Amino acid sequence: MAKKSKQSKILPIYILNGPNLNLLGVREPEVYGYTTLAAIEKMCADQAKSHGLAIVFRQSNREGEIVDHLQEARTSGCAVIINPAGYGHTSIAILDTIQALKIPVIEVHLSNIHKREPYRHNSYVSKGATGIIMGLGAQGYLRAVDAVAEILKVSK
Ligand code: CA2
Repeated sequence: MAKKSKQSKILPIYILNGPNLNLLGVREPEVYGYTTLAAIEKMCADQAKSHGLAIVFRQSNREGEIVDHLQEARTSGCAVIINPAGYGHTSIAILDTIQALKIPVIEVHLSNIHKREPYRHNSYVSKGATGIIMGLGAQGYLRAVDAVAEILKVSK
């Protein structure tokens, strides 16, 4: 069952995005596609709504700020969807925060990191994630919203 606030409202899914994802669709579209982060936010909001859920959508280029957003999700969210971007490969601080959460965490990558450079093959975030979706581009975020709805058994 989805986590609720004191007013018995279902808490939102926190969708967190790491460094440089604000450049999606604007720079290097040949690598990450033409869909902007604003478009992904709208798609996620619509998908969540179809499941009776709401989202909080954030992007940060700063590791500590992502930690702050994860801590906020700990008390104010029903689940986390996170594309940690480059920090997935480096940040034990983000992993520590994820491991302190008691809500589902879905890690999303637009690309299949295992088909890319060896330094992208390890993700610390994966070690704390409930599930991982990668290689599906922007669609991966929508499948992550579906997964959260299924895990929390929110009815359509
Ligand atoms: O595939 C993914 O979603 C990644 O998390 C994207 C990260 C990369 O470091 C990870 O290995 C895999 C990079 C996000 C940067 O996005 C940009 C978008 C447009 C222009 C430049 C960077």
